Amino acid sequence: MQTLNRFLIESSIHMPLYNIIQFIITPAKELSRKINIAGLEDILGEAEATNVQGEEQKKLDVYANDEFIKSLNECTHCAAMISEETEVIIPTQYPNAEYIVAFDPVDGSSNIDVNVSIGTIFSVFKRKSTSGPVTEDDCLQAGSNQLAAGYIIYGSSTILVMTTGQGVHSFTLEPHVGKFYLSDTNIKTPLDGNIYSLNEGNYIKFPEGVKKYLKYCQENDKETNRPYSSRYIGSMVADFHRNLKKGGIFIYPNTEKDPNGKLRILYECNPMSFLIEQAGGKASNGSQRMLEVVPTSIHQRTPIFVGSTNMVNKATSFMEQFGTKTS
Ligand code: P6P
Repeated sequence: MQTLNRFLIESSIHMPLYNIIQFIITPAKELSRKINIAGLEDILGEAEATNVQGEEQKKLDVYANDEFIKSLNECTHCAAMISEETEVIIPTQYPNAEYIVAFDPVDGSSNIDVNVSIGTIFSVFKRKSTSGPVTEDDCLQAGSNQLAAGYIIYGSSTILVMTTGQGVHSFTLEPHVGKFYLSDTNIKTPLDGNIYSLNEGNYIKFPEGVKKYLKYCQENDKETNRPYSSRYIGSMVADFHRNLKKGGIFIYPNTEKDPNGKLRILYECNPMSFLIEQAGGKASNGSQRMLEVVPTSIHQRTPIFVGSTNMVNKATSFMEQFGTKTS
């Protein structure tokens, strides 16, 4: 079995990226251990605090955020971090370093209390400026500038899925050894699938184009393998991972409640979009390639349609035809 580090070295990864990845997987291994014994350690339930998004923080959110920040603060190549759980840009002790890491420390954390898979999502890109404290302008870049992206899914096994622009590869954690081993290389997502993932409870608030696409998914048409199956876990990493492997589409559109969508560009949509394109899939905000969107703030949200190319094309054609406006 090939270790993650051996694989990265043999793929001639740029050493600063290799280094940054070490400072991401180290806290992730400890987080995996804690998640696997969540009921036995005091990390379930609410942290009696809210994050910058106004979301109830789970104890696990706070713990994980602290651990990733502590770890990356030691990384000589990381100048600053952006975290879903922290309002401001977090400088490291290396303000002149070249790279910025954006992450969602625990995506889907509300699922931890019911033992459903959750994940960490990360994105690595270079700052625009060459030195001095990282500014918001350094961070507001299109996702096409990412140099590495991935997620760690804490499920029945803990799996790192990542890309540095040379395909998508997965590595499974052997918890007794404490190492990630290569488990799948050059993962390609099917061009077509028959799984659609979105929160149908928001139907009434969806844009007309999403309502029409949803009905399209549910029509009886043997030739196009419809009706599709609805699969929605409520944890983006878990829904994305299943669709990546089996084919499918994940949609979190703008709604009346979330007029810009719910998911954040820098540390959820950009990394997932980089991964899906590297796996032969597609990601859109409903009208534009996701990786071309330039955010105007570090926690900016966006609608997202991500997954099998033919499914994303069909969904965005409905958006084009019937509009992105909610009624
Ligand atoms: P809803 C989890 O809170 C999350 O950020 C994603 O992991 C998930 O896909 C989405 O929100 C679920 O949102 O509104 O359907 O509960």
